[in-house]
Amino acid sequence: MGSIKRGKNTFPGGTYIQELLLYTEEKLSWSEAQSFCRRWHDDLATIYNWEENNDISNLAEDVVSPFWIGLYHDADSWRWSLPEEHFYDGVTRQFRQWQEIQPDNEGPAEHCVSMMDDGFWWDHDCTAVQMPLLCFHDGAPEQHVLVTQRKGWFEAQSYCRQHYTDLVSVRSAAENQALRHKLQHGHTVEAWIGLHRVSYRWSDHSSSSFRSWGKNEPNNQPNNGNNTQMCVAMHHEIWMDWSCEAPFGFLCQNNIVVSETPQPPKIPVTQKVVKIRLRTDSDLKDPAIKQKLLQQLTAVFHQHWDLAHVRLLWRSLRVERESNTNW
Ligand SMILES: [Ca+2]
Ligand SMILES: [Ca+2]
Repeated sequence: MGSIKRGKNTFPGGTYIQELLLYTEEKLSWSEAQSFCRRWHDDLATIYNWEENNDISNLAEDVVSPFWIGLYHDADSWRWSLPEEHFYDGVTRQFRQWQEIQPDNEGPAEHCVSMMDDGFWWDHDCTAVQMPLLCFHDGAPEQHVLVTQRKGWFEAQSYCRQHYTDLVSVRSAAENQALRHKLQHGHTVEAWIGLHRVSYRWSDHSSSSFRSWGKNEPNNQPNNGNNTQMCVAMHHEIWMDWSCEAPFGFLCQNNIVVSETPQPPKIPVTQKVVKIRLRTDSDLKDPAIKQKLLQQLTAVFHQHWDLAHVRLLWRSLRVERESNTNW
């Protein structure tokens, strides 16, 4: 086993030094290696840059076979471009309408999804493939917008976010059907929808985007005819995707905290909604009058009850919009 210590990294709570430990005697599958590293250290290693990659390559100079690092392909990481939770109230993020044998990641970087005019979905390469797009326009009478200009998926996403709300999320069979009709009426065979995936992730959930793929990697080529390649191993300075079951050495990491940023003490905050009925000839919809009333009420809290930390805000009661009632 060899190990190296890396320079200081910062994280929201302070600064740490990353220590990397290379195990070459034991041969484990990727998930066994992950369990081992999590048991005895922090996790399988994340690699952040070329310098670090070179240091590891030097450390492993005499190692003849590849060894596991923390990167893996998360086949189940499909997500919608439109993130806000409230758009999925009463519907679902999980609705799928894949064409038979899709997604097949044939490319093998098919991380973006289209709908064909038969309503079924395909995974495609996000940049190599260009096609029309379906945008979502929140609040518009017609929420689905078909844009017939051909674009790559990321370009399509930017376009929809700039001109409308986002690429469309398909949240039910009914919505899928409506979008299918939209394509048919627009004489469009296929268009991007908002589903895509991140594909590669680090075991420790780090967001490092550094990659050192070998030529033609990742290629998802089954090396023994049965498994797809979902895990990443390093050999000299290059990375390759491999069947996760392959028995390899592995690189663990310890994150040694060297200083912690002191956190300001937290003051507990509670919120209460209080309903009050006001009888007045003044127009309570007038912001100036509302502001003045608020000041007077606040003064009462502060002077009479010694509650100087209390902050008051109006919340309008919509159902009684017609009356002069506020609460
Ligand atoms: Ca495909
Ligand atoms: Ca490969």
